[in-house]
Amino acid sequence: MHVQVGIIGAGPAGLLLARMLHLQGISCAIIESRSRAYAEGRVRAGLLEQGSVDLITQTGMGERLHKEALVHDGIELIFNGERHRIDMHELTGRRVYIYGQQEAVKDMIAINLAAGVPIYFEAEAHKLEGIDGTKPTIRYRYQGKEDTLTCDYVAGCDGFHGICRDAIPPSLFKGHDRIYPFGWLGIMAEAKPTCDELLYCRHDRGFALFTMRSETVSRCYLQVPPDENADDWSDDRIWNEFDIRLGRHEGLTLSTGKITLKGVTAMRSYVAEPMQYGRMFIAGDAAHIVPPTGAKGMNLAIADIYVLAHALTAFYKQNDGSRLERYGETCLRRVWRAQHFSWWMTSMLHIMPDGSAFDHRRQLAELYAVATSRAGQTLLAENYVGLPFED
Ligand code: FAS
Ligand code: PHB
Repeated sequence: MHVQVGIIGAGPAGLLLARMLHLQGISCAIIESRSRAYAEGRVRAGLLEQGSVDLITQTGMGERLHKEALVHDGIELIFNGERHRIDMHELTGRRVYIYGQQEAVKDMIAINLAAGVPIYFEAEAHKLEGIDGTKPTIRYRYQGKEDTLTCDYVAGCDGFHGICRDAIPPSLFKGHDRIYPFGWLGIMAEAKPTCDELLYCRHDRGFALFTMRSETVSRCYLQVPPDENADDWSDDRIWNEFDIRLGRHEGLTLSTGKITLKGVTAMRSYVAEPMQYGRMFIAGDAAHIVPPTGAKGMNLAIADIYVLAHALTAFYKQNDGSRLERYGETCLRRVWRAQHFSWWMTSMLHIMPDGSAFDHRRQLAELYAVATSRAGQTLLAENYVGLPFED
């Protein structure tokens, strides 16, 4: 089979790219190693920047999102027993949307399939050939048989553990890595959210985040040691720790309920350079990982695709390959801004295991500097709601 763009991975990056190319009449197909049910059931991100929602809406995939997403104007920072609200809408004119990643993926799969875009589930891509030539080939295993997809371009949207990043010759490749000395114990619970906006808590015992998936489902995270075992945490122990880290505040009481999911996620910052080689381009988690404190994971994947889809369209429509040439350079400007913001939020709100009393007092002073100055609030808000797309 031959298509203009062969896409590996049916996550937010691959699915949005397929939709944007289809709307431009550019042929593409997606090779996805997991089943449809697995891809649609994978619990990950939950916060969408205004720009991500606008792009999903422009591509005709936002109907259910606009019906079901929770729209937020602000967040709260809680530290030193105090609550500090950051009114992002007042500061930037932009909002954020709470909508589970798996819900967005469900919408994107259904709309792509309905439009006739081929998605091969349970098809494992295992080899790329000719990406430094003019007719790349993707070799994949599907229904027990070897198969190939030839294309003009390969889009590596195969996540952090995919095959595409490794196709960039080591002599040209540089990976920038930062592993954090803690992880997140994340839970999903049948509990009304503790607050109708997200609460980011810095407590001497560690970070805590109170977010949600709906008005009846809470999603909450606790800072834990990196090798923590979620099974060592009983529901009572979990709620007790959230209660301590939330602290006592007028009109704010911890809302608890049946915990339906719990797991520990490692915290890492990673950037791959370059983000392209020959006729292959990597996007999303295949190229970069951020600690989720800044809620940038899925949004960065969407921002990469904004650049890649426009660059491929310019090539096929105007025979202008210049945007493709500078694809990586364009994306990396935003990627490093988001890396800084995610590192900053993580460093400001988490307790470093080897932190000294000086570090803790300085950290609190930084939080006051951000929370009590309009300039500080604006810097956080601008990055949190998402920087404008560029291409
Ligand atoms: P994805 O990883 O979503 O998709 C890649 C796809 O490629 C997958 O479907 C995979 O099965 C497929 N694939 C891989 N190798 C393949 C091969 N060889 N052949 C065919 N297909 C292949 N972000 C937040 O902002 N907040 C969060 O709370 C949050 N939680 C997260 C929790 C976890 C456990 C993880 C891993 C990430 C989390 N993220 C979070 C970040 C997350 O949202 C990612 O940024 C987002 O999924 C990136 O989307 P994609 O780049 O499309 O990659
Ligand atoms: C989530 O809802 O999963 C979420 C929201 C904000 C974050 C991280 C995770 O910073």
